[in-house]
Amino acid sequence: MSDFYNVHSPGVRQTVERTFIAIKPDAVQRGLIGQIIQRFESKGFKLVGLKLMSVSKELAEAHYGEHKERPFFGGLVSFLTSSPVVAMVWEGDGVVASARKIIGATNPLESAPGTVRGDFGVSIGRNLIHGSDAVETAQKEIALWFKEEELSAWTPELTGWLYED
Ligand code: IDP
Ligand code: MG
Repeated sequence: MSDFYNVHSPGVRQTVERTFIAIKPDAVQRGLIGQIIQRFESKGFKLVGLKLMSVSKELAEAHYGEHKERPFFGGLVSFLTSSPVVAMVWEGDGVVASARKIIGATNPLESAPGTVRGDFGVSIGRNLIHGSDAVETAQKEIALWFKEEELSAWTPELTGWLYED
């Protein structure tokens, strides 16, 4: 595991895996922010960064840079910049892969019931939420969307009830 940050307090568990999650404009407009956040919170992941923000064209293009040759790229960028987004960083063991499971398959019609996309979506171009696809991608996306000082390294009091050590 890589060194994202250091918690210097002795005896405090050091978890370093983090993922970037964005609640997209469709979910914000539809009033689903609370229900989506609740799924990550109830699971036991730790929120370390959170902001409601308007996304610039430059940020949207950088975030989805890997898709710039795809036919849907223009529509995707205008969608992401059309209305505010909730940008978040969540932390916990295995959070990157687990968050992808909570989110569900890219096409909501194929996402399992119980996932965010499976429960709330019907269209691939309005699939409600983004989650990093790998630990390395997460590191790049967190650096793209957040300044270091916007992230809080804190230890929830219930950590001992979620992890063995
Ligand atoms: P992911 O969000 O599940 O990682 P990606 O394949 O990385 O899926 O695609 C990024 C985003 O691009 C999707 O979440 C979706 O919003 C959009 N997208 C992907 N494929 C299509 C498509 O065929 N039509 C319209 N939008 C698409
Ligand atoms: Mg992706």
